[in-house]
Amino acid sequence: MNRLIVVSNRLPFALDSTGEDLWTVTPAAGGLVSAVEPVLRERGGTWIGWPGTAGEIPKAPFAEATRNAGYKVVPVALTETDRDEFYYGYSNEVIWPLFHDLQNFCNFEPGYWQTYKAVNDRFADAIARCAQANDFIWIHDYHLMYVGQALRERGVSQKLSGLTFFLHIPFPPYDIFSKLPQQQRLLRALLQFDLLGFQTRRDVRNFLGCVRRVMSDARVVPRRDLQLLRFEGRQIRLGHFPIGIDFDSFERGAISDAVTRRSQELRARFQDCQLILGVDRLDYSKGIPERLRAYRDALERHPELRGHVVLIQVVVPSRVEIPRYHEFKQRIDRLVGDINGHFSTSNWLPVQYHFRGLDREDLTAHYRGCDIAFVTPLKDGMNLVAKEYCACRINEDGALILSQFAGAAEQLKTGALLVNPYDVEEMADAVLKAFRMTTAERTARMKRMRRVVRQENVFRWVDSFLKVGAKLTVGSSKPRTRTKL
Ligand code: GDG
Repeated sequence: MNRLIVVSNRLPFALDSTGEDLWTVTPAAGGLVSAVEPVLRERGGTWIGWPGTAGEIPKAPFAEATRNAGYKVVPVALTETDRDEFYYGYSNEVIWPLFHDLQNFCNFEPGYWQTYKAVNDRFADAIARCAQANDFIWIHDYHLMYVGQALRERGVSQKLSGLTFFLHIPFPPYDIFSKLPQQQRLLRALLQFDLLGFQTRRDVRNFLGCVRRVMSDARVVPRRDLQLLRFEGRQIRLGHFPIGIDFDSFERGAISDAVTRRSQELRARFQDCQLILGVDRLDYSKGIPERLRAYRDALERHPELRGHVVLIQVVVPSRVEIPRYHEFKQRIDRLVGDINGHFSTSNWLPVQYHFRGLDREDLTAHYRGCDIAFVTPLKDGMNLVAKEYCACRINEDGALILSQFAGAAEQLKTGALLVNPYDVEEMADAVLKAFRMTTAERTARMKRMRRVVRQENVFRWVDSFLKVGAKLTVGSSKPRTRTKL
């Protein structure tokens, strides 16, 4: 088995300075970490990434934080300018909104691209320092789309057994992608990888559509499953690899005594109510205001729900330094206040709102204790919360209301109540439908979803990606020409 080097912008923890020489280590919340961590822990390897603090990386706290990881951790340092222009800037003010079809949220500041490239070069330097012959390099996500090109420019790619990339977020259709000022440069950079993985068929289709329109010298060779592209004398494979979760670990957690006790305590606090759960990072792509408006509409139009449902909405702080995220939080606060102010009674509060992360045990207890999961992103690469909810329904009940624009909808459509997250009334009606759903129907639907989530778990995701990666030949990595942009 070749050595695996995983590269992502963030490491699975963040170091935060709390005063001179005082540091805290916080586990990172987010889908990429949830998926990749168990894999590296199980098979070992190296993880290269940024520990989340601008400036020099403090040696002792870093060593302490990585001591028991079970794999080697290599940090990449970012300056404050890098953080602002690469991470907050190009990654999160350009690519993130554009790839979630939210082009009006983009800030196409020209200077961001140069810093994006410069930081990607730095990640390539870190890889070049650790990489040995026949290593398998797996780059993750939208922050690092230029790293393949940077590695080819350094000549490192030729000694590797695979230079591969997985995009965790959606890939947009051409009409949206074409707004990107660097569209051609970005596609050319992505075509330097040997294998490109996407979450869904829709993303592969969109990517190929963009390549066809923008890169006249690339040739698409249609295949039934894995697509093939020829570009500059090389072959690039493309496929959809829907990311999964560590099903057994969530199920084991849900069965544990501690979670059983905590979920019983949760239920005891809201007797005679069905509990509806929303769990999201603070992000405008997750559709939280639309969901709250739908919940309000449901209470307004369907009085039978009043006093008999409670929405527990957990919002995990994320990217709060970006002004748009700060305003967004205020919008959520106002909507929650409005619903509670309007509908609450002396013994019923319709929304329980937490603006903080839950620890894993508490999160699992919420999945186990809530009757309905309300997962309505405006667009999402996959959405692991939906899958984790299913894994924790050990009694095989529970209803899932799921956005049709989440990647997870492709796999869970046979059991979930699919909704358009922009359609407030449809979502409100789905709340009523879930509330009234018989136990028999809930069970039949949940069984179907659990089967898929159990089978298509995170280990299978990695295996299927690496299996394709293992078939790549080193020769296919050799560029005929090298292009400097
Ligand atoms: C990106 C893509 C894709 C959330 N709150 C808490 C908590 N979490 C964990 C969940 C879950 C993860 O964070 C969130 O994953 P999602 O998939 O829902 O969303 P993103 O963070 O946007 O992830 C997404 C994913 O990458 C993987 O490819 O599915 O489409 O956007 O695992 O459990 N964990 C804890 N406390 C919380 O309060 N402990």
